[in-house]
Amino acid sequence: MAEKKRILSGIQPSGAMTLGNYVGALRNWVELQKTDEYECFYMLADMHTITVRQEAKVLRKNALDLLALFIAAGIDPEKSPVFFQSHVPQHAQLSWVLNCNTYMGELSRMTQFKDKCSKHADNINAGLFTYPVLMAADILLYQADLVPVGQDQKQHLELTRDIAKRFNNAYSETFKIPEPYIPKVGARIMSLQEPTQKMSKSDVNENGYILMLDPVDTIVKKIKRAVTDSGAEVCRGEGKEGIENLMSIYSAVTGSSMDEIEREFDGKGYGDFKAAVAEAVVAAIEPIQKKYAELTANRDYLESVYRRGAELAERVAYKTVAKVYRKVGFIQP
Ligand code: ATP
Ligand code: LTN
Repeated sequence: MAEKKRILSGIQPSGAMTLGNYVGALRNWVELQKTDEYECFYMLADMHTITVRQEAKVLRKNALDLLALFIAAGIDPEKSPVFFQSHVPQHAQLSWVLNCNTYMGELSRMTQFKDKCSKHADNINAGLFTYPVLMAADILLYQADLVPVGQDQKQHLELTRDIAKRFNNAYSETFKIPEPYIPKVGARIMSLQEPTQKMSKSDVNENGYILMLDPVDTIVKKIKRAVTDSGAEVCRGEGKEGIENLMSIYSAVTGSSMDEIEREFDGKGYGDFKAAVAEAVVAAIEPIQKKYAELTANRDYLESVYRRGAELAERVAYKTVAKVYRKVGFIQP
């Protein structure tokens, strides 16, 4: 039998997970895992998280919470290794070699770097700058074919491909060139308060985002308060970013297409539409919350998941680093 294609993806435990993270990334991980066409590695990118100052206690809690959410959302850790980036030392090792094959100019063009610099002007550290190189290491270590991410990570994926090709050209074929997998619906969920900005867990206005662990009544309230235009029609168009964002959320959680949604709500007002969006979002999130509550009560189980995950991940990562070290000319230890 031909070898299965590989998938690698990660989410940072940088705070509570948003509906954007779920729809743009995690949900697709679950779907891709179900197809049985891929061997999937799912990572909690805790090393990326410290590019922004974290309180240790909070990071530990966020990390375990996110692990529980992965499983609650349907990731099967028996099928796919789930692990912490910091538990697999090869990520840092490969990252150094790749740093020496990446140009300052390339990194200065990354829009996420520019965004984070303006948001964290008091802590523009070197890690923030080389963040995409660590991400390239994450992906290339596993020789991933496919990387399911939201739209905002596309530029990092392109850089990963460039670094891999450059290394392959300089040292002979070493890395698989990965493809991004960006969903057609929900790849960029926008803020409920500023629909021209990405929904982000680091938004200062908490009404801008829906958290996967927000209580049901909070979710309903946030959707009711979502910014819309002064019109009354549920449709796409100029100046209708708020409604269009709610439509794409509704589409993502119900599976209806944008055209179908326009037809479904033809002649109905924003009030009815928002109520339907809230109901559909709650229906998607509530079962995950229930499962999450059971999982967080079982610390031993979570520990067994991440231990096994790191062990399996390291078996693959180790081989890539050995190959890379040999190719660049390091003496074998
Ligand atoms: P921060 O807001 O702290 O910068 P983030 O949520 O952008 O963090 P991650 O937690 O690492 O960053 O993102 C994990 C995944 O979620 C990535 O694949 C990213 O593309 C996706 N994602 C993040 N925000 C959205 C969004 N608003 N819509 C769709 N996908 C998103
Ligand atoms: N930078 C990503 C998270 C991330 C990632 C990865 C995604 C870290 N390493 C490897 C895919 C593959 C983000 O979404 N902010």
